[in-house]
Amino acid sequence: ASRVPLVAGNWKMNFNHLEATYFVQKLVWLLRDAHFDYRRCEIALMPSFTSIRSVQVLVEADDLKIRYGAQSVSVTTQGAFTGDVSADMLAALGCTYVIVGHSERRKYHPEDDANIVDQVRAVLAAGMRPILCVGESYEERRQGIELDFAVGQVHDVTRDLSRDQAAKLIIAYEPVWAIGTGMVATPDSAQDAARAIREDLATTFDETVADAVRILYGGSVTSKNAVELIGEPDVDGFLIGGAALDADELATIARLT
Ligand code: G2H
Repeated sequence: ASRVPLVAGNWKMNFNHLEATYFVQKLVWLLRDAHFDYRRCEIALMPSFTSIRSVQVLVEADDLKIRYGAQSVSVTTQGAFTGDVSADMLAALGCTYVIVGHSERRKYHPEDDANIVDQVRAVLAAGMRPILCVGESYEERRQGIELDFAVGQVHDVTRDLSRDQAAKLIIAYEPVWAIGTGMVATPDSAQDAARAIREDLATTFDETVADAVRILYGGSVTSKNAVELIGEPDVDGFLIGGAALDADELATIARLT
């Protein structure tokens, strides 16, 4: 496929702005040393809100090729919403991506399907791209309904989007049982889920949209399992948590992707 793979580091609630600065400097140095080709594979970092500005300053000062974004966003544009951050604020910081509907957000915050659709819309309206996270829990997998479940979560969002909006999505298939557990999905099951999601996009929209959307795998990705996973035709990169906290590890995964 013509899709450029994306390796996205989801830092979750790790790294203050000084640690973030240090990490980016180290990562860029490692990639430079390895003659990394940013046109072959895109790299993005998702820091905490408090660290995004520091990453932006570095990226702009040194004209770095890495992209960055946020881990969540408010569904409203402005006003009396204490503690929230708007999509326009993130766009003003040069964010390219915003993670939407990560399972940790679905679990610890009241982010239901309606809220997730509104986040996707807010991100798109501000000119950024949502990384929509979906994936079954252990219980759905045990029942053998994991594909329907993940496709259903995607469909709950895409049915409210236009074709042009859907083409801008990035989807991360992250089985909940694989998140931070060290239990990675097999390449076959990551491929099956990515394939099912892509087929649903083709049915809801058309082949052009289905071909354009990058589908990432997430859940205990490391430099040890990345090669096999990226070998699958419908896996277009990774959303990485734990391994993205180690610059050597992230640089290695990017080189292997
Ligand atoms: C899944 C993933 C990043 P980890 O949450 O989104 O985290 O790689 O630590 O499983």
